[in-house]
Amino acid sequence: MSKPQWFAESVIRPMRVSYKASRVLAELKTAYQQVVILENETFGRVLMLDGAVQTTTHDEFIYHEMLAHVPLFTHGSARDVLIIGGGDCGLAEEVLKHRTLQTVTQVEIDPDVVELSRKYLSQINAPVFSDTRFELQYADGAAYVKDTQQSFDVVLVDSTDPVGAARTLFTSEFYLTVRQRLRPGGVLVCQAGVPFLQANVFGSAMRHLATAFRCVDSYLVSSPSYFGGHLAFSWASEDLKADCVDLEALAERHATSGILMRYYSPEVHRAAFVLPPYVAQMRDVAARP
Ligand code: AG3
Repeated sequence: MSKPQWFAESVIRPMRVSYKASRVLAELKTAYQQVVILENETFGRVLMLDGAVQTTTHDEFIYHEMLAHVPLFTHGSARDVLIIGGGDCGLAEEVLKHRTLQTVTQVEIDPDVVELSRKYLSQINAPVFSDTRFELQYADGAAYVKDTQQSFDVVLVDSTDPVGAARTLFTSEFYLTVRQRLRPGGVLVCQAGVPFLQANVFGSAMRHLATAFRCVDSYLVSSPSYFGGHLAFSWASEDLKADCVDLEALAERHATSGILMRYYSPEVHRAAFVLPPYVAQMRDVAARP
């Protein structure tokens, strides 16, 4: 028996979390980043980009359901969705479960991530590749938003943390260009890091969003493969407040959709916006006018 291989994630310098690989499915340096897909007894298949876990087949439902359904059920009548990033295509799979959507456009920078994910993570993304509503483009997300004339109801940023290519997706300039592409009642939701470990990532995302949008908020999920406590999503809209739909209406939209979910529920949706004071404080300091 050969020695087991361990892969370390290091989101912040003073710590590492290691995953034992029972198999290494892919290891590739692409034009943009280092991609690893491994198999782990507890998490299933694990996708790492530049040494940071992006998704695992066993717990992806937590992040993807909450990034997709919270804005979509709050909006209530979205037709066109834009996903920036999301190369593993697990988010697109979740979004496309909304049968009422007409188009889902995804703009991902790295074709290798999509190809490897299509090959090895089909468990979380297979349906998207035959869905005629799905259009995938390979481009820089920030440049795409700047250049396109299209409008969207919901924009979702499913990015890595702000290192490398994803850096521009955390700037005020990017948020301002997204605002111009949103229809009335439209909303932007982005992954905003793990507040406990990445106070700067979360704080600066909230601060920059507040310079571009009138309604800015944040909600949390607890996802085992994002080490360090809750992971935050940021919410930004000109006119759609995060809490504008009450529990009863959410429950009705949820029931009507017929989508089966394992983390999302209307109650979890509402509760996710209740921030522990240490996170609320970070949001308020950052988002203060
Ligand atoms: N992208 C968000 C990963 C966040 C990792 N950051 C962290 N652990 N601090 C996930 C892509 C899933 N489609």
